[in-house]
Amino acid sequence: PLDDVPEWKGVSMDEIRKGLGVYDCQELPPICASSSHIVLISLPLPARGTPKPYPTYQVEKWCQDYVRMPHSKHNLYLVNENGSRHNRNRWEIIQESLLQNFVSTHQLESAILSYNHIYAQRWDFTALHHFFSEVLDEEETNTFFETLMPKMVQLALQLPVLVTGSVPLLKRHTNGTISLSQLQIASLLANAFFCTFPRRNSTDPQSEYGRYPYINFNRLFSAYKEGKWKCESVMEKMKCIFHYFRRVTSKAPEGVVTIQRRYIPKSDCPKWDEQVQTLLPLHITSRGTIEAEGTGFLQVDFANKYVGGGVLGLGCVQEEIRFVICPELMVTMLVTEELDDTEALIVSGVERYSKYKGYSNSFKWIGDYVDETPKDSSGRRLTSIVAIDALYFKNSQMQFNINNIIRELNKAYVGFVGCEGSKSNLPAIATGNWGCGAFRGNPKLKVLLQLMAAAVAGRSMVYFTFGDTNLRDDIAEMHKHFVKHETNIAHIFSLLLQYQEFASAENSDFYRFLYNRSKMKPITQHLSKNIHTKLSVVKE
Ligand code: AR6
Repeated sequence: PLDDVPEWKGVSMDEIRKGLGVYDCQELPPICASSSHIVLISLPLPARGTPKPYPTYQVEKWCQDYVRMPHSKHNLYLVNENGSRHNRNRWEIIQESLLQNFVSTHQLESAILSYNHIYAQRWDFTALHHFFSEVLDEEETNTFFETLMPKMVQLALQLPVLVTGSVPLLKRHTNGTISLSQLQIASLLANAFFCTFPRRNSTDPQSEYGRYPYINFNRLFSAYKEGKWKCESVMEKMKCIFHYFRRVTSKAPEGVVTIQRRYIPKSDCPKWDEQVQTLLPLHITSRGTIEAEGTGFLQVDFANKYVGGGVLGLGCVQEEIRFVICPELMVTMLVTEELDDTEALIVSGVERYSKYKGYSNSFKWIGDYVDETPKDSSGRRLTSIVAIDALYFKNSQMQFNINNIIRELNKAYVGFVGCEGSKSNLPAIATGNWGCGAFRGNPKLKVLLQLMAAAVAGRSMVYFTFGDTNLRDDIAEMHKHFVKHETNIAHIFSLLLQYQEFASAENSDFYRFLYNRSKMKPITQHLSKNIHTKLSVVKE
């Protein structure tokens, strides 16, 4: 009987797409190398086959602005041989250790520790051993060691020929872009699997990479917890990752990926109390997911400020799931310094490799996924993801504080605004309960902040409530209300301040409060002054 009731509200998908095709809008302009856009492949792309590395000869920069590559001649390793201590090239040791016929994960563990010996007592491989002893059967284990493992070793050891240029780091408070091939990413990730990246293992926040995500996979190999659930999702994540390596080693992927760090100084972010735009169209649905039904839109990654979050640990919510079904996203962890308040990361061109079902504890890998997304003129799949990290709220009242509201507005705005050279014809945003799961935000507030940021960035929105029909209806009503009353962003912003001031502590219904107040005159002189004094305090 419910069949003729649409499960969505707001405007239709067609209206969101303004009558254009699914792939007619594009997030990033075509790849064009510059001082702020490092391109590690040779352009134009070959008509077929994998992109060629750029430059044609190997250059190396062993310094703080570039990834310290495992094959660098500067990557030295202190060894004790024949009673004398001396430095050896670490890449040689890595090659010797990995070029053997592995038959067990214990052997793999020893190999990895042979070039990471100072961690021999600290690293733990329980989850990896558990995967092979308890999750895979004997035949699967044998196939792994006979077929996949040697190919993964080859992929890792080809790094010097595959990645000839230096990989820049995307540092705090900079705008920078990197384009590289999917095959280059595969080789970098194979190295991460074998834990070959130097200087990335310290847990000291003061160390050189203390403000970067973890990249070597020993983290994942140790992500074992007694108790059924935690460990099971780690096992399923491993299935996704091995599946990815199976795919890229059986047929080399031919596409290109662009990673862009975006920074807008806080002083250049919108003045939220002055924005005169009204909310833009919204399509809201309780069914579907960002990655599946958000095709062609800018898809939000509910990120951690260390991108990837707990993907190499026990985490298994939106960001971690996205990273394991599209493992190329993990290469962002190699290059992206911790995101600050007004920074975001855009990734275009990644491929999805795995099907899954469930979420968190019930997450399951269910097989191969063939990604049919077409590519743009630069060889990138037309899939774009924006990583924006929400604030974590231990105390739920805190999110109504003006500083926190402005922080979340700015964060979403930086993610949504589009880069120089492609501010028109941008796709809509595909998002959902950003910051409202692990980070404990209030979805009714967060959706409004996202809508306000999207409006100022000039973009419509597709919103997935992840099964919650009440939330869908409440949000649709709120959106309709503000559109009908032509309430502008500055006015909505002032209502949020009033809620903080008068009502949030009493826990009165947030949307009801907004409706009642928005019927009153926009902003009284007195209140407006009050807000300005408050804002100036905040700005200082
Ligand atoms: N599509 C649409 N909505 C989704 C999807 C999906 N695929 N998956 C989840 N949701 P959460 P956060 C909804 O907790 O609170 C990670 O560890 C669902 O309602 O992943 O921003 C990161 O690395 C879910 O409850 O995001 C960070 O450390 C809600 O979105 C941290 O979690 C929020 O998903 C971020 O936590």
